[in-house]
Amino acid sequence: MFDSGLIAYLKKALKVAVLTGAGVSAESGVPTFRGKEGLWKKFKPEELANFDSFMKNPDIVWEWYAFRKKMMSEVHPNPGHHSLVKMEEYYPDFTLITQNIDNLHRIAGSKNILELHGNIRRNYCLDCGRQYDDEQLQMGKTAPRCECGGLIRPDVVWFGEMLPQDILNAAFRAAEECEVFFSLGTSALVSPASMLPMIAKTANALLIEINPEETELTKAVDHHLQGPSGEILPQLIQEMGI
Ligand code: BJW
Ligand code: ZN
Repeated sequence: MFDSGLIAYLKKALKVAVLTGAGVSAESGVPTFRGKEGLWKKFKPEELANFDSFMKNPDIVWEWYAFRKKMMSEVHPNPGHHSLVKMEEYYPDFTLITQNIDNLHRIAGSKNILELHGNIRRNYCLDCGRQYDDEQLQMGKTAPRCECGGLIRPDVVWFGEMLPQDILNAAFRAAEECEVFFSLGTSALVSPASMLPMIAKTANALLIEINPEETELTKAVDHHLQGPSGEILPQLIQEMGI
C-alpha cells in the first residue's frame, strides 16, 4: 500500500520527530478545532482561548474548560497514539512534539513528549503561580480561586501568549536535527508550531503528512498519506515490521 522506497527509508532512519495536532485525537472522540467537525464552528476560539476574555469573563471561560476537562478525562488513546509508542521504542532518537493538551500521548505510554500548548489537567494561580491538578479543584461553574485569593487558570497556551521557551527550543532542535519529520492531524495554521515542518524540510528531512484533508503544508511535503492517523499509522508500522 505504501511506496517501498518510503518504507525502506523509514526502516533505516535513526532520528525521527513527529508533530501531532487535534486530528490525532479525533478518533478518540476529542473534537478538532477547525475543519468539518471543528469544535470552533460552535465557539469562536479567539473569544474564549485568550487572556483578555478570561480576565473579563473568568466564569464563562472556566465553564468551557471544565466541560472540556471532563470530556478529555473520559476518552482513551486510539491506535494512532499506540503506533507512536511503538515508533518511539523502535527509533534510537525519537521526539514527539504535540500541540494537543489532552494528555492522551502520555496515557498511551509515549515518553519523550514536548507539550507545546500545555496540558488541560494542570492549572495555576495567576497571582502566586501555585500549581493545581484538576483533582485539587472544585469543578463548578465558576473559576476557582487559590488560597491566596488569586484566580486559577488552566495551564494551556492561549492566542497571543508565548509558548514555554525551553520546550519550544527543544522542538526547534528536534526539527533541525531529524532525518524524518511527520506532521500528523494538524491544519498547520497556528504558529510557531506550524513552522516546525518547514524547518525540518529546510534541514533536508523527509517530510511526511498524515491527514484526511489537504492542508497549508500539503504542497511542500514529500509524502501526503491521506486518511485518518488511527488507520494509516498502524498500517505504516506494520509494513515496517515494527
Ligand atoms: C485528522 C483526523 C484524523 C481530522 N486523523 N487527521 C494575529 C493576532 C494575534 C496572534 C497572531 C496573529 N497572527 C498570527 C498570530 C500568532 C498565533 C497564530 O498562529 N494564529 C493563527 C490562528 C493565525 N499564535 C499564537 O498566538 C501563539 N503564540 C505566539 O505566537 O506568541 C508570540 C506572539 C504573540 C502575540 C502576537 C504574535 C505572536 C500561541 C498559539 C496557542 C494556540 N492555542 C490553541 C488553544 C489551546 C488551548 C485550548 O485548547 O483551549 O491550541 S489554539 C488551537 O489550535 C489549539 C491547537 O493546539 C492549535 C492547532 O490546531 P490543530 O491541532 O492544528 O487542530 P485543527 O483543528 O486546526 O486541525 C485538525 C486537523 O486534523 C485538520 O487538518 C483535519 O483535517 C485533521 N484531522 N480528523 C488525522 N482522524
Ligand atoms: Zn495563589
